[in-house]
Parts: sequence; C-alpha cells; structure tokens
Amino acid sequence: MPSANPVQYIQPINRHQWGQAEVADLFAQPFMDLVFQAQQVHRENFEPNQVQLSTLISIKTGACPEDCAYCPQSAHYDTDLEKEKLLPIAEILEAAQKAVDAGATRFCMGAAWRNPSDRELPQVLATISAVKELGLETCATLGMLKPEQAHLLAEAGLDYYNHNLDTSEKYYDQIITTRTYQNRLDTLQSVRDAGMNVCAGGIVGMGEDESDRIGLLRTLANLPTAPESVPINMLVKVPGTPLEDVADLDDFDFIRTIAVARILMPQSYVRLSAGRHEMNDQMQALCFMAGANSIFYGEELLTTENASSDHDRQLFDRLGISAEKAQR
Ligand code: SAM
Ligand code: DTB
Ligand code: SF4
Repeated sequence: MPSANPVQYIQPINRHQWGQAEVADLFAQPFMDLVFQAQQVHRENFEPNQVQLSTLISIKTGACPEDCAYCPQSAHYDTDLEKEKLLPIAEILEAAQKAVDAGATRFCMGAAWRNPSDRELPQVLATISAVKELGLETCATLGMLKPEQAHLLAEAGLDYYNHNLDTSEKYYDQIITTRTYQNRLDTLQSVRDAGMNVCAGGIVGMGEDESDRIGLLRTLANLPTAPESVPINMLVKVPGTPLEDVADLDDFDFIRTIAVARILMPQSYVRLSAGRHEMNDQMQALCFMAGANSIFYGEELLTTENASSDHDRQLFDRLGISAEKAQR
C-alpha cells in the first residue's frame, strides 16, 4: 500500500534513476557474476587493494529518547549499558591521537542523541576543530540536524556527517517510530547544502527481505548526489533490544548487498561496517572482493566489540591489502 506521506525526492535532471526491478535483477544474478561485475566497477574507480580506515568513538553514550529497535543505546530497552555524558574534549583528543598512531585517517564521533542541543553543540564544534588539527578527517553522527546546525558543523571543519537511512522506506516503521524516513532525508539534504560529505547507509539482517535491501540501496543511489560514504552494517544483535533474536541473514545475501551497493554507487566508499567481529576472514575477503573499501578500525564500535586491530592488520597482510594513507 502506498504510504500516507510519500517521501519527497528532489531529482536531478539526466541522472540515471535506479528502478526496483532493475536493482532486483542485479541481486538475482548468479553470485559469481554479481561479485565479478562489482569487482570490475570497483577497479574502474578505486585502487583495488586499498581500504580506508575510520575509527569510531562514542562521545555520549546511552539514554537516547529514540526507539530504534536495533540500538543498545535506546532508553526504551534494558540493555545493560553504561551510560555516559558528553565526554570532555581532552579525552576525545587522546582517543583521536591513538587513532592517528594506529593508522586511521578518519575519526568518527557518535552521540546517542535524537538531535544535538544548542547547549551541547558548541563543545562538539570545538572538539571537531581540535581533532582536525591532528590531521584526521572528521566525521560525526549526532542525530537529526537543523540546517543552521549543519552549517556550524561545516564551519568547525567537519568533513563527513553520518546519518543512516537504516532500511527501506517500506520496512522503516517496523524499526523506528520516533522519527520518520523523511526526517532522515531532510537531515541528509541539510548536510549536503552545508557542503559536507554525506555518509549514509543502513543495517541489514534486521528481518527485512530482499526488496527492503533493494529499496535502501536504491534510495541512497537515487539521491541528488550519491553519498560519498556508504556504511553497510550487519546487525549486531544486542540482548535486551527487540531484535536480539532475529534470524541470521545468509552471509551470501550480505555480500550481495555490498556488491550491489558498489555497482549502484561506483565512486562511493562502501564501508564494511558493524558486524565484522562476528565474520570470519573469508567472509570479509569476499566483501572486499565485492567492492567494500572501508572499515571501522579499532577495538570498539560505539558500544559493542569490533574486530581487533591486530587481527585486521594480519588479515590485510594475508590479502595484500594496504590501508589508505591520509590525503594531506
Ligand atoms: N544517534 C544518532 C543517530 O541515530 O542518528 C547517531 C548514533 S547511531 C548509534 C548511528 C548508527 O549506528 C545508526 O543509525 C545505525 O545505523 C547504527 N547502529 C546502531 N546500533 C546498531 C547495531 N546494533 N547493529 C548495527 N548497526 C547499528
Ligand atoms: C554506522 O553506520 N555504523 C556505526 C557508525 N555508523 C556510527 C555504528 C555501529 C554501531 C554498532 C552498535 C554499537 O557499537 O553500539
Ligand atoms: Fe538513539 Fe541513534 Fe541509537 Fe536511534 S540509533 S536509539 S537515535 S543512539
């Protein structure tokens, strides 16, 4: 049934708009054909054996008013999480310096907010400027933004803003009820208008079906400008969240999602994001083969465990992958 409030898309003239059936045909190919095609697209646009490293930090943890069904930080669920107020700048800078020393080129600061308050934003702005001074690219994910807040973040030196669509418009109300799909698209537009790079992706393995994975990727690729960075997260099932017992997604369907993202958004970095801790090396290698060229690097994601940096370095060595160097 069509939604009561259809999402407003602003379409550029002359840009290919991916249709549902067209993307479904990509997904339906034999696995090897799909991965081969994705790898070809990847090689036309990127260094084939280079992966970009982003390090995450949670700068404000838990007690979030939103009800995102996957999220351990929502105040709606009892997840045994240690809440933390906004971290002092010095503590964030210490973590950022460690990220530089470990070889990351981007530092992504996440806050469990519905949106940043005008009271707390100034401290975040100062933090962003200080992190940038260390030579890192900066990224933040702070919830919904008003246009003027996006401009302040850009002025402070924020390179990327992460705001995920999470899933298809169709499946969205099964996952979140406290903000709309259109709210998310509006934030992405504000980020774009402020001149920042857009980081937007989603989560798979939340009980959605293939048409939802198609819908998510289509919406991202059909944006007036595709996001520069596209995180594809495998759901981390956290006890206490409504999705803790959802059925596993077939690994091959995850890899297909990466491959289709690569084909639909040839010039975007596709990030193999949450869920790597639970993936074996062969699975990760196939994700790189399918066109993933960025990872979250560091022992922790926001509140859950990530693959260890030692293990990542060993895996890169075994695969002949090198970490992308800083651009400046
Ligand atoms: N509160 C802000 C917001 O939601 O816009 C920023 C932080 S929020 C934790 C950032 C993103 O992390 C979410 O949009 C979601 O895509 C991802 N995420 C959260 N919990 C996850 C989980 N259990 N598994 C995979 N991804 C998750
Ligand atoms: C994104 O797409 N994934 C990251 C980042 N953007 C902020 C977050 C993953 C969170 C996984 C659950 C946790 O550690 O709390
Ligand atoms: Fe809050 Fe973000 Fe978690 Fe949703 S994903 S509950 S907005 S921290």
